Amino acid sequence: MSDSDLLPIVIIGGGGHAAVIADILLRQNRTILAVVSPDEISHRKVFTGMNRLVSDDQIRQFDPETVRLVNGIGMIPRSKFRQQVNDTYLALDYEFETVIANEAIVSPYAEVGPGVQIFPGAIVQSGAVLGAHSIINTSAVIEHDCQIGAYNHIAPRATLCGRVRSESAVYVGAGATVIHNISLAKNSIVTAGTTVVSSLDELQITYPARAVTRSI
Ligand code: JB2
Repeated sequence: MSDSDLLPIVIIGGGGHAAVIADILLRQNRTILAVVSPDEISHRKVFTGMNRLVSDDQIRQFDPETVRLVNGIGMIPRSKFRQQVNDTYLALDYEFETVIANEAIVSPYAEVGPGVQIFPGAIVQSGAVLGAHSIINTSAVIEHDCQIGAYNHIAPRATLCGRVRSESAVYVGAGATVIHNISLAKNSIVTAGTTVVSSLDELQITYPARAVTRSI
């Protein structure tokens, strides 16, 4: 582990996604200097005792050389907000920490970009490449030789079979399966639970699989 890995952390956002990240970092004995959230965070036990800042402007009190940022704002499909936050602070010379949970399995033959977040139970296999700032959520599987673009969100228990390629800002919903060798173009969305057997074009969305209920 290099010295920069040990720099204290400032988490941006204080909701559910940030809570999972804080939990991962605490179990790695990382120091969390502050959680930046306009909304109250005290109802989440994991933030107990942490310093809350209410405005993103306050991040600038920290010298970029002495902290690492973690974007704890989750990705909503087609929302650019998460990326805009990163762009703002990257332009100010801040760096975003790569967060890999102790309980994730990441092949030493995979490449993990800066700012990537890999949650507990996720598996990233040999030859996979994870683009910068992507989220590999709880128990997602990224099989061999997948190439994941920047700012993707691979939601819990989604499975990307071998050699799947995704461009930037792709969202793969919870429990979806993308079979081998499929391409997912920029900003495409795979809805939760879907099995994808043909490639998606830019901005395409799979037909949502939904439980249909009716009264009898
Ligand atoms: O401008 C902002 C801002 N706007 C909202 N600056 C900062 N620093 N924080 C901001 N927030 C914060 O994002 C809110 O104060 C709140 O703490 C957080 C959003 O929390 P929420 O729980 O609504 O969503 P999330 O982004 O943590 O999680 C979403 O994405 C995850 C990947 C949810 O959809 C989760 O279900 C999902 N797993």
